[in-house]
Amino acid sequence: MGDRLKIGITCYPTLGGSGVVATELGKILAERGHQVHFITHSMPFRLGKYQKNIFYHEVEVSDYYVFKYPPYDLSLASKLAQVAKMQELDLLHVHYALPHAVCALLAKQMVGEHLKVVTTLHGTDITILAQEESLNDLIRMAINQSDAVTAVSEDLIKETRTALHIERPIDLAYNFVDKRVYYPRDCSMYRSEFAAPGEKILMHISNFRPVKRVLDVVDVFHKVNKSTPSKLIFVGEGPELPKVQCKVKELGIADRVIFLGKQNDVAQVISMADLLLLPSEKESFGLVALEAMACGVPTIGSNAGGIPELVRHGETGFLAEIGNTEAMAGFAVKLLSDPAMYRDFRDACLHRARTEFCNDRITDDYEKIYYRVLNRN
Ligand code: GMT
Repeated sequence: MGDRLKIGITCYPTLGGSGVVATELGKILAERGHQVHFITHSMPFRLGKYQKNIFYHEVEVSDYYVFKYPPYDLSLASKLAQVAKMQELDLLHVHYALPHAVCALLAKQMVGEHLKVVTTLHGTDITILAQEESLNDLIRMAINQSDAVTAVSEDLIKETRTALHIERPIDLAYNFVDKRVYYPRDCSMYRSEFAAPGEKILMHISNFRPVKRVLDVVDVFHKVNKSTPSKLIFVGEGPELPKVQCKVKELGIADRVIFLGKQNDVAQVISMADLLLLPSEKESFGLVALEAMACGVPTIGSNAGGIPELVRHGETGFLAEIGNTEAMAGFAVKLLSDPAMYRDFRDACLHRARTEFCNDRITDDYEKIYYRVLNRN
């Protein structure tokens, strides 16, 4: 093990997979003896109970009356610099190029060259924001001037290179789950609340944004349900939820669809499922498919973005073209009606999650990147 480092972490503390991965990484780094300082606008929701070596610094935004828009980015940059100086941080690890990497680079200018900046790209900063001409140069600058850049899939690296004409090295660091938290939980008690014996449970977990194609989830389930006694459980909330509720009523399947709303204990909830449905339009990684995989639950989904790097078609799940709900439903029925095949998929899921995407391995990768930028190889 190398020197113990002092690391600042900035992420969207309340946002989906990137916030989860950033927080979990910080917790594991702290367990390894590094000092970890979260610098965010609110407490990261997965931080949990007090843990040695973890510090939290809240960014306060000035509401000075001449500001039409409160300048969060400037407050963050200044807080990053302040914490970096006060705590003598070695590096800032920021999740999302915009605005976090830009703020970290500003902080570096205030603190000095010795403060290194590691930027992790999660997806929408490239796949959506980089399409906006007005932000293009800023994102490119943030990526080019970071001391190291990582991305959560090969697909995202490729997209970053083409969308922004980036040539610098980008490290691949897949997302991970903590194997002490994500494992098949005993859920027979909860399962019987939703499904009769012999009924299968299909599940979708997301923030219900258009990119998740939640109406496809309903379509797939409707088709599966014609031949396979089953229930569909939705977990999460978001803008497309009302449309889903309307469609479920229209199709007359309201008695077979359950809306659980937001849930914190994803490992427990996901363990109830026989299949996860993830038919997204765009997904640079798809953390929820990994959470399911680690609990032994195969995914049926689209082959968008980085999903095929995570879900092995015909091994840990099945993937079809975006929008091809017919094929997805066919795959689901095939897997659910063949117990031997299902057992193989489940074993393959557990093995793949534990070997390829486990916390120890990916945290080692991040540590190596930190030591490299600090020249402490
Ligand atoms: O924009 C989002 O979808 C949320 C975002 C996030 O911050 O969680 O998701 C992106 O990052 C996740 C963590 O790396 C990935 O698992 C998601 O695939 C990615 N979302 C998209 O690419 C649409």
